[in-house]
Amino acid sequence: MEKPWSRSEFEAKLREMERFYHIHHEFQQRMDSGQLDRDAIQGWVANRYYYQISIPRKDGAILANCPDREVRRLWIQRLLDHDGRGDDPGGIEAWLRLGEAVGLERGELESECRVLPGVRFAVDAYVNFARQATWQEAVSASLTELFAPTIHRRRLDNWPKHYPWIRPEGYDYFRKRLGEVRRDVQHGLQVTLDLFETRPQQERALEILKFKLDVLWSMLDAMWLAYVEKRPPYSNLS
Ligand code: AHQ
Repeated sequence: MEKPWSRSEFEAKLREMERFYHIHHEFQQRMDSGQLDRDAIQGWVANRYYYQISIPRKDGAILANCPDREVRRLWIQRLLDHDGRGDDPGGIEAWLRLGEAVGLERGELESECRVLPGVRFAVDAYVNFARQATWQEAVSASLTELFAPTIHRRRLDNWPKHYPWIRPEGYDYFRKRLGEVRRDVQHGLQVTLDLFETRPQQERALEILKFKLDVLWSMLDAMWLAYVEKRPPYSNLS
């Protein structure tokens, strides 16, 4: 069997996967350069709402599968970041406010009426993976967030100049996430580098990261068809 990569080589291999991150998807590139219309921005917010409400369920699945109290004590913070706690209304509430800031009613997000089939399938695949995989594998799937700070920063930098019609209080989600993602990644990376020790385990971690990158990419593929090509499912039928 091939010998395992060193810790720093393994981390470098994980970080090299950035090339597949959805920041490079044409939908995201059009968003960053101001080429999306109001319908596409509203569609993205309404579809990503389904992703956001699914994250605590995904993290709950990891907690349920994890016997290690030290890991659970840290991991539960992700669930609270989204659901809120005490007087912190949480990330899902912030996403609903993002919905209002782009001109949608809260109910339009909560009803999931705009969620595209392809988005739902991709998100559900992620949640079901976390339920069925080992907790260590589900932890490693969250490492796409190694690449997330740039994408949140891009929105904060680009949206005000390209989409002046969006009310700025909607940006709170991206600011909030920037503050949380570094802590999240620190923990997820430590678990992955510590527990994926053999070369086959390390290769498996890269496969899992690619699966999660596919989840994010596929979500934007569905949104491209619907909101850029204006060809949502069944639109060709009379
Ligand atoms: O807002 C995002 C978020 O809360 C999470 C949780 C994390 C996970 O557990 O997989 N991944 C994630 C991501 C969020 N935002 C995405 C974006 O493009 O705004 C990026 C996404 C990720 O990189 O996995």
